[in-house]
Order: sequence, then C-alpha cells, then structure tokens
Amino acid sequence: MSDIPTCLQLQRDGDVLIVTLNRPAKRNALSDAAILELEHTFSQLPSGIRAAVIHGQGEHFCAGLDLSELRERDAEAGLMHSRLWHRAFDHIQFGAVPVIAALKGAVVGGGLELAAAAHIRVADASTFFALPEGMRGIFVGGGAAARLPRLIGVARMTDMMMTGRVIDATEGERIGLAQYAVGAGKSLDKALEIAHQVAKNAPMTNYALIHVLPRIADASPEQGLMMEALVAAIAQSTGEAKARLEQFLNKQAKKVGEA
Ligand code: 1HE
Repeated sequence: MSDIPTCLQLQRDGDVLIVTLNRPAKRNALSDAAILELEHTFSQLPSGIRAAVIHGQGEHFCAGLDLSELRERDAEAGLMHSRLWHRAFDHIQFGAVPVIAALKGAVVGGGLELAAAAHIRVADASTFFALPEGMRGIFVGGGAAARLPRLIGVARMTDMMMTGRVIDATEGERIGLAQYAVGAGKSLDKALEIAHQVAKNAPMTNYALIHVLPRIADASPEQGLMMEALVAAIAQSTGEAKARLEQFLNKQAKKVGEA
C-alpha cells in the first residue's frame, strides 16, 4: 500500500486489511511510533475495507510496551502516554470495521491490551497470556483495566497481575481471553477466514455489534432494552436487511449451519 509505515506492515486481501506488527527482533514490543501508526491506520482505513486482521511477525504476537522507552517518563508524560494508547485502541474497538486478532506466542502486557481491543481473538497452541506489569512494578495503561474484566472478570485479572501467572491457549479460550483455539501456526489462517466471513455481514449489523452492543452491556437493563429496540428498528429498515429477508423467504438464502 502507498503509505508504508515503519512498525507496521499493511496488506490488502480483498476487502480485508492485514495489519502486521513488524518488530520481530523486539518481539513486536509497542513503541510510541508503533502506537501512533496503529492509531493512524485504524482511524483512516482505506476505502472498501470491511474487516481487519492484526497479527505479529515472527514467533510472538506482542511482548507489550517497549520497556526501553519507559525509563525516562515522568508522571505527566506517563498520563499522556496512557491516553495515547487509549485513543489508538479505541480506534480499533470502536472503529469502522470488525477486527480479528491472530494470536501466537507472547500475548503479554500491552500486547494483551491490544488483543483485548479486537472484536474476535484466535489463539494458536503456542499462545501464552500474561500481565507482567505487576512484576515490573507498574500498572496496566493501555485499556486492560476497562477491557479485561469485561472478558474474564475482575478476580482473574487481579490474579494475573498479582501473581504474574501465565495462561496457556487452552485455558485462555476457556476463560474468555480468546473465542477460538486452533493448532500451532494456524491462527492467521483462521483469523482471515473469520474476517472474510464477517466482511460479508450487513454493514448495519457490524456497526451495531461494534458500537452499540458494548454500550448496551454497560447500560442499565432498561436503557439497554430501549437502545436494543432502536437499533433493531434501524437495522431491519435497511435495504440490505430487506433483501436478505426476501432471499430467505424465496428459499435462496443459506440455512443456519449450511456451509
Ligand atoms: C523487549 C520487550 C519489551 C522483548 N520491551 N524490548 N512486557 C514484558 O514484560 C515482556 C518482556 N519480554 C519477555 O518476557 C520476553 O521477551 C518474551 C517472553 C516476550 C519473549 O522471550 P524471547 O526469549 O523470545 O525473547 P528475548 O530474548 O527476551 O527478547 C528479544 C529482544 O526483544 C531482546 O532485545 P535484544 O536487544 O537483547 O535482542 C529484548 O530485550 C527485547 N524485548 N520484550 C522492549 N516489552 C500501556 S502500559 C503496558 C505495560 C506493559 O506492556 S508491561 C509488560 C512489558
């Protein structure tokens, strides 16, 4: 693609954008430059992109914050740094398209925070999850405190940070860190398969899943049900929904479970 950043590689596969973390020698540790590139990429997706896959070059997804950049930071710079991560990862979670993370090897610290901002996570058998911030004497700053308890609960996140416990792919899938567990070396293929599938969804359905469902989950039940009714009404009024329902009624649509 024309605008080639330095920490990321971008590649198009039809209407799917493949975003590769490209610092394998540093286990794809996230420098400030990498975070700015993520923010830029997900806030200005090329036209025609309908889903994205994030993965890492080499053996690991991401070793988290680039610790070599942490030493000199004072409190004010630390606050701004954390807010930069929040902004960048919000563009992933609340951006224009579904994002699938293909995980392998280390998914630790800020790497897990990045993965948690994706909508679907696929972990291969080599994947291990950890929050070493506790060991390093720091705290999460890339959104984990808000996102991870929603995936695995406060108790599990507390345990991961207090003890430095490492969680393997099987357990990670069981407790909700990933929705899919696949064989070693297979997470990118599976993530691409999922991305191409979800790219075919009605845009309004994907929009509602990305932007409305998490807000309903955070709302009171009464407010959530009202938001649900409004979005249901909007979605079913689109031409796309009408066409899909027509296909089903004319027996031209796939049945549930049909390949
Ligand atoms: C790094 C980083 C990094 C590797 N920042 N340089 N994250 C961590 O505490 C995880 C730290 N990393 C590790 O525990 C290990 O590197 C791994 C388990 C991920 C991989 O081990 P391995 O044996 O494959 O690689 P390595 O030999 O440890 O590392 C290879 C190089 O990458 C080496 O540099 P080199 O110049 O000596 O070759 C490492 O120093 C470098 N490297 N990880 C900088 N993270 C918004 S707040 C978020 C807070 C956090 O994310 S804290 C958690 C940080």
